[in-house]
Amino acid sequence: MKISVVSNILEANDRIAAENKALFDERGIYAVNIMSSPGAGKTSLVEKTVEALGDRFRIAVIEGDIQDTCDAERVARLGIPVVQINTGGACHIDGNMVRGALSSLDLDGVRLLIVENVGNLVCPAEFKLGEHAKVMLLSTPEGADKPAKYPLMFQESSVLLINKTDLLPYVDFDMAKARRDALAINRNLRIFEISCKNAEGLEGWYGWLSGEIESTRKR
Ligand SMILES: Nc1nc2c(ncn2[C@@H]2O[C@H](COP(=O)(O)OP(=O)(O)OP(=O)(O)O)[C@@H](O)[C@H]2O)c(=O)[nH]1
Ligand SMILES: [Mg+2]
Repeated sequence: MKISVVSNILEANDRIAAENKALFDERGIYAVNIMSSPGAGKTSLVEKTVEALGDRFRIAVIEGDIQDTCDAERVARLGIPVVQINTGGACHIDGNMVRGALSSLDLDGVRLLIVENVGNLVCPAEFKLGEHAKVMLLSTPEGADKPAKYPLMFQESSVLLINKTDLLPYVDFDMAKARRDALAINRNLRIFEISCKNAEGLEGWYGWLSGEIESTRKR
């Protein structure tokens, strides 16, 4: 008897994620999967990014939460297409959930699709969605030991945004250690120190993301 349930689930997910990615490539859409612990600032980053780049690129958003629609409501106020996935208990979004959400989104002319994953520092890193890049946030109140304790998300991500730098005077966050440990896990990680509250440091993120979107063309 073959017992390989977890690998089968991941393989099935990889297949669906590859189909999602093929759809994005066909339409010239650049897709990012934003991950972090609960409350690190994902929706705040989505809001800032839409405000900064929304005039230049048509943007659509998929919001993932265990329940509720408040994040989708925040994003909808910016006047862009958004759909909420409620996982009903699951601690991550998977490729099939994204596939389902795409059918409710108007993707016409969309150049950037942002997927905000469920707040969780572990499981979202294991499930591909069809994204071109995984982007993670670590917020300063969480502590600088997180790369060492939760290495997978740092390993899988292309970009690490260290958020809530405005709180550095009030929290014990060793920035040098966080950067060093994250780069030891993934030496290709692009790291930006940002504050979504006062918008400091976000230009580097906007520049990186704009470059990625511009290099994505319709097939
Ligand atoms: N001081 C400070 N607060 C921030 C910053 N970014 C976000 N916040 C606050 O942190 C809280 C959580 O922010 P969200 O953007 O909702 O975080 P999230 O990661 O989307 O949360 P979940 O979707 O619940 O996982 C809110 O009260 C934000 O106003 C920041 O740079 N500095
Ligand atoms: Mg959120």
